Amino acid sequence: MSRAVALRLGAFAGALALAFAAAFAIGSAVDPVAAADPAPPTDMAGMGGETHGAGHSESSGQLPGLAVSDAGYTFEPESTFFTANSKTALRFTIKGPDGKPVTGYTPTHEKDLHLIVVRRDLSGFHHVHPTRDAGGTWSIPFTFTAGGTWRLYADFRPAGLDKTLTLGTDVNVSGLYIPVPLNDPASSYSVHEYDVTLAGTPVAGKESELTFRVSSGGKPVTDLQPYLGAFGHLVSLRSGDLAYLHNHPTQDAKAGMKGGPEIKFGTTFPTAGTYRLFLDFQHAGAVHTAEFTVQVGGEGKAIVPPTVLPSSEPSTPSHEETPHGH
Ligand SMILES: [Cu+2]
Repeated sequence: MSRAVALRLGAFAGALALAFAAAFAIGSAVDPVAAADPAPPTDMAGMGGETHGAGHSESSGQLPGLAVSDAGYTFEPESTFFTANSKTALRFTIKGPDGKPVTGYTPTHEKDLHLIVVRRDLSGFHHVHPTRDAGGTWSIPFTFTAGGTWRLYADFRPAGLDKTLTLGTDVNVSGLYIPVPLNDPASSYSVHEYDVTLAGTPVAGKESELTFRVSSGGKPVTDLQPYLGAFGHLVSLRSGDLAYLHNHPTQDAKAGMKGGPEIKFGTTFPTAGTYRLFLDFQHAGAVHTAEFTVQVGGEGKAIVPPTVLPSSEPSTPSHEETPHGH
């Protein structure tokens, strides 16, 4: 290589370094999370820490579900391109610190891994449990019900790690895409023949008790079934960035026990904002999901359930069901 070329390359490398430095500075300046959330990382341990012990503060310091890679583990989908309304196989691996697919897991709530799938407008929520082959590849048949950008969350605890990780990644689904606005906050939701109400006073930054109450045909349901070791599983996603919280009731549920009509959760919302809550519960052998939009304020505003239960007749298409129509 001639000296002149070497010099030009050197200058080019220098220019690249400057460009990166500038990009980094711009990125820092407009980072909305950093700007909007002055809480130190230790205060964020409540997100997921409810049930997963140590929380997530010692890794990247950000909330669960926002990073594709954390604590040495990376969520790698085999494909990030799909077509709406065609049955596909969702396949992915969790790569460990050695770069190889993880094959050892510590079960949390009876499963080695929980997979949450939701479109980025918070419609089309699914909570499913893929199977893993001997090589560590996870797989589940799945049908995306509409086009758009969808987010996948893998919620798992690798063997040997003392905490649960939630990694998130986006995938692209081609097909008709009609964004669904988030429902207004409401304290009741009807799914199939069930009416679910929500009561509580969610406050940002400290534990708030949320009480769900399940009824059917105007009567309280008192024989909820344990589902994955609990009478309810609550996933809450923060509108705007889809940060993730997964909570379980403090009461464990064992086979044969009956639960309901109330399911109580202690939930710590990390910041004020709008959240979409997805409650999975099991009754008569089937799992149902009730959805609620919750506005969390700095001071706490009570969510008051309706005194007259909503009709269990199917009404207008819900946020959950809208994408299915296409
Ligand atoms: Cu699960």
